Amino acid sequence: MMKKVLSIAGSDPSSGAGIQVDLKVFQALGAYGMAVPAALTVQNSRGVSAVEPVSSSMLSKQIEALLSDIVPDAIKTGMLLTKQNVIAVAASVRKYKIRNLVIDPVLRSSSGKALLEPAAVSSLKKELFPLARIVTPNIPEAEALTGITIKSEQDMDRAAGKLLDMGPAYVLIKGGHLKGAAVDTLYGGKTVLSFSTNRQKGEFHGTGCVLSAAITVFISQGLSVEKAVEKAKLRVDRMLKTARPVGKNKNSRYFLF
Ligand code: PXL
Repeated sequence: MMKKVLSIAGSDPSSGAGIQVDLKVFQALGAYGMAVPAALTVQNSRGVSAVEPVSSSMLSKQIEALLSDIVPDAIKTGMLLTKQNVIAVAASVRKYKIRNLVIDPVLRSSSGKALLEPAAVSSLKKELFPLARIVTPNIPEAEALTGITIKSEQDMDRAAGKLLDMGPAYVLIKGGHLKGAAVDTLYGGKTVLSFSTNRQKGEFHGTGCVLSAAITVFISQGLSVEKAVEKAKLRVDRMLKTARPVGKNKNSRYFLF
């Protein structure tokens, strides 16, 4: 049977990020995808101009309706926007004893809009992180979540230690925002694993969503976190090569699949 995976995240109507791209990734990788919106964004290739949460009661009811009926093999979370939504997701994950939880700790859009309210950050760390198999911050997210400024590999190691102390089994810090080679580093296993890839020039829309969605599918298939991250990285690096602008912002490349 095809594996079933669920994304709980924000809506990006331009469909390069959020629940829309998650569903495309799930489909492309052969999983049965489901999606619960936790927030809406007004967005195009030029950026996010407004956000609004789905109420935590509607969010809970959507998740409850699914989990009481169709048991997913893995769940990923992305943009949750409010503290109430973070708490609602954590409650459902606990109630249904979801083991394969991938948390993409989305804090801001590339254009700078807050996709998680500042008041929700401590709940994300305290309520949701302990339930995760893997958390996948980029450098600015790892900095904001730990208070550590990351300029070197040693800074990254320290930040990862602090994030692991919050309870997830693994942390993948995505080094794309650092100078030099683009190296993503996976902490939490027996050894620290670094995945380096040739840096692709320019801006891409939804890279974090695509990577965490791919990791979610591979974890749903029963692969180890190490193997799931390795396979997802290879896949996303290939997809970056064919990314193109789809709107009027010629600097923002979207994944085409
Ligand atoms: O890539 C972060 C992200 C996640 N989810 C949604 C978004 C964005 C970026 O804009 O809109 C819904």
